[in-house]
Amino acid sequence: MFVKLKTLLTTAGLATGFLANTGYGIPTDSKLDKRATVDSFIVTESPIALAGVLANIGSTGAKASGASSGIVVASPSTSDPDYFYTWTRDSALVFKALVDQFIATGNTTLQSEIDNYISAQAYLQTVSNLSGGLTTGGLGEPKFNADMTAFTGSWGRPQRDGPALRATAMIAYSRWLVANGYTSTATNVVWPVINNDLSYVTQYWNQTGYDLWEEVSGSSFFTIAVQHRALVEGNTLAGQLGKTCANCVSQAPQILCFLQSFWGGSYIISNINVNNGRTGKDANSILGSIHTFDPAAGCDDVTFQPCSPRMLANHKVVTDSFRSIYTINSGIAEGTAVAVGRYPEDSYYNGNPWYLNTLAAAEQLYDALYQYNTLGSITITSTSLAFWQDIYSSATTGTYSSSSSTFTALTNVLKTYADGYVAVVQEYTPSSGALSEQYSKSDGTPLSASDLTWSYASFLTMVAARNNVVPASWGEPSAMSVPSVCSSTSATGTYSTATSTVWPTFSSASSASTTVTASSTDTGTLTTTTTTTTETSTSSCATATSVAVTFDELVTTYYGESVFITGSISQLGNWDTSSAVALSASSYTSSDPLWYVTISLPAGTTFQYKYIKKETDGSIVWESDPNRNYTVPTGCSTTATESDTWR
Ligand SMILES: *[C@@H]1O[C@H](CO)[C@@H](O)[C@H](O)[C@H]1NC(C)=O
Ligand SMILES: *[C@@H]1O[C@H](CO)[C@@H](O)[C@H](O)[C@H]1NC(C)=O
Ligand SMILES: *[C@@H]1O[C@H](CO)[C@@H](O)[C@H](O)[C@H]1NC(C)=O
Ligand SMILES: CC(=O)N[C@H]1CO[C@H](CO)[C@@H](O)[C@@H]1O
Repeated sequence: MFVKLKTLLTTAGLATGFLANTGYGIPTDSKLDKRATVDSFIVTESPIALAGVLANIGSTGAKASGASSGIVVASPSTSDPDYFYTWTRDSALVFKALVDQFIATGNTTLQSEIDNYISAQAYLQTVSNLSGGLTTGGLGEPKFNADMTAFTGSWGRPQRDGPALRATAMIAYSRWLVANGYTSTATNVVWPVINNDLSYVTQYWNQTGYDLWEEVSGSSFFTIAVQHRALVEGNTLAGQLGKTCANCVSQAPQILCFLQSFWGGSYIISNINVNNGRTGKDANSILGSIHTFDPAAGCDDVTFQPCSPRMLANHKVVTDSFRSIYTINSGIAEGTAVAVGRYPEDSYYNGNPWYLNTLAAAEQLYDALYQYNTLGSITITSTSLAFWQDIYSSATTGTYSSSSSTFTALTNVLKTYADGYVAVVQEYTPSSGALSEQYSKSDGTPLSASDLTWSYASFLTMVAARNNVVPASWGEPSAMSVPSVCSSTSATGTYSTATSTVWPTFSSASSASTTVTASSTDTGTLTTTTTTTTETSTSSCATATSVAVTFDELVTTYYGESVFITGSISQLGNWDTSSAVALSASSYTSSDPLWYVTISLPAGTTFQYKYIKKETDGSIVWESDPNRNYTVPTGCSTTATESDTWR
C-alpha cells in the first residue's frame, strides 16, 4: 500500500496567525519567515523541475531533440561538458521519481513516458557495447548515445549501480500495475526486463566497478546499497507475479553483509577495495541512504536508514567537510545548512557544490523526520549525539517519545535544519529556476552542464519527502538480518530478450500502444520471450482492486496541533491512536481549513473511523460520537474522496 500523508508540524500556524513563543525549538518568527520562503520557493520551482525533467526526455522533450522515445539525456549540453548521452543510472533515478509522482498524483500523462522508458530499456539491454552483451556483462555499460546506439569512446566502465536502479524504477511501476489490475502486463512486459537486471546484480555484485561519479574503480557504498534493495524488492515482486528469484534470496543477505564494511566507525567510507588517498567522505553515502529509504523501516543502522544514528553521524561529517573549503560556506557554523558537493577532494571544475547533493542533504533529514513521526520516538545514541548537539545544544542520549516536549523540539530544529539546505539551493538558483549540475564554490553562479535532469529529479524527490509523500516500502523490515559471516559469492541467473513490448491502453488520457522490436546478437545463454498482452481497458475498464481514498476534513487548528485519522482497520491503526495516520495541512487556509490524506485501501472494505487532534503536549482530542462509517467503492475508479467536517 502507499500512504500519502504530510508533515505533523506544518505551517498551518501561518494561516491562523500563531506567533506565541512556546519554548526552545518552536520556530521563532524569523524561522517561520525562512520556512515560508522555502515554501514559496517550492511552489514556484516544482513545476519548473517537472518541466525540466520532461524537456530532457525523447522523443518529444523540447531539449532532447534527436533522443529516442523514452530516452533521458543527462543534460542538453553538447559541449563543455558534453552530456548529451543517456546514462542508465541517471535515467533510472529520474524515472523512479516520475513513477512515484505518477502514483502519488495519478497524473496519467506521465504514464506514457514511463511505458516509453521501459520499452527503451528493454531495447538498450540488447545493445552490445564495450562492457559486453546482454548475457556477458553489457548491462553494466554506463551510458549510450541518445539514439540508443553504443557509445564506443573510453569511459569508466563498468558501473554496476545502473541495473539495480533500473530494476527499482520498474519494480515501483510494476507494483502499481499489479495493484490496478494489470498483472499480466507486469508479468509479460516488465518482468523480463527487470529479471535481466536482477540477474546482473546477483552475478556481479561482488566485483569492483566504477562509482556513481565515474572516477573510482572499487566498491562503492551507493552501488552496494541500491543492489541490496533491488534484490529484496525484486524477489517480492517475483512472488506477486508467480515467478521466483532464488538468486535474489541467496545473494541479498551477502550484499547486506558486505555493506557493513563501509562503516568506518564514525562515518561511511564511500569507496573501498581501492586505495585512492581520499578520506571516503562523500555525498555518495547520503544518496545511497535516500535511495534505500524505506517508510516502513526503523532507524536501522545496518541498512543505513536516513534516521539511523550512523546516517546522522555521517550527514554531519560529510556536510562539515565542505564548510571550510567553499568560500560561499565560510563562517557558517556547524548545525546550519551549507552548500554540499561530491567529496572534499573533488577537482572536477575545480570542485564545487552540486544542486543534487545539497538537495539530498535536505531529503535525508525529511526522510528521517517521517521515520521519527511514524515510529513515535527519537533515540539519540552516542553515535548520533554530535549531530543533534549541532542543532540542539542541550541534546543528550536517550529516547524521546512523541508525547514529550523534547521530541517536539528536536523535530522542529531538524525540520528547520533541513529547510536550510533547500534555502541554500534557493539562494543559488537563478531567477529562471534552471538547475545546472554545479554552482560555484566562490560566488554560487551556476556551473558545468545546464539543465541537469538529475538536478531537477532531485528537487522533485526532496519535495515529496518534505511533504511526507513517501514511496512504498521495499521490504527492509524483512531484509535487515546480517549474516554472521560474509562470503564472496555470485549467482548466475537467466537473461532473456523481450522481443515485443506491447502496452495496454491504460485510459483515454494515455497514448496508444508502443511496440519495440529488438534483436540480440549475443551467443550466451539466451531465452527469447515474445509477449503480447491481453489487457485493454479503454471501453471495458479493469476493476480496481485497491482504491486511493482521499479523506478531506475541515477542521480549524492552531499552530502545533495536528490531525490524524484512526479507525477499525489496520490501515488506520485499529483504533490505536499512536498508529493513526497523519493528515496534511499543506492546503490549509483560515477560510478553508482543509486537512487531508490519501490512503490506499482494498476495494469493498467497510470500516468505522474518526478524526483526532494531537496537541503539542501529546494529548488526544477525539471527534464526538458516533463513529463515522465508510465503504471503499468497488468499480473501475482507482480514486475516491470522502469529505468531512470536524464534529
Ligand atoms: C502532468 O504531467 C504532465 C507531463 O506529462 C505535465 O505537463 C503536467 O504539468 C502534470 N500535471 C500536474 C498537475 O502535475
Ligand atoms: C566480496 O565480498 C567479500 C565478502 O563480503 C568482501 O570481503 C570483498 O571485499 C568483496 N569484494 C568485492 C570486490 O566486492
Ligand atoms: C455505522 O454503522 C454501524 C453498524 O452498521 C451502525 O450501528 C451505526 O449507526 C452507523 N453510524 C452512522 C453514523 O451511520
Ligand atoms: C564487446 C562489444 O560488443 N562491443 C561492441 C560495442 O558496441 C560497438 C558499437 O555497436 C561495437 O562496435 C562493438 O563491437
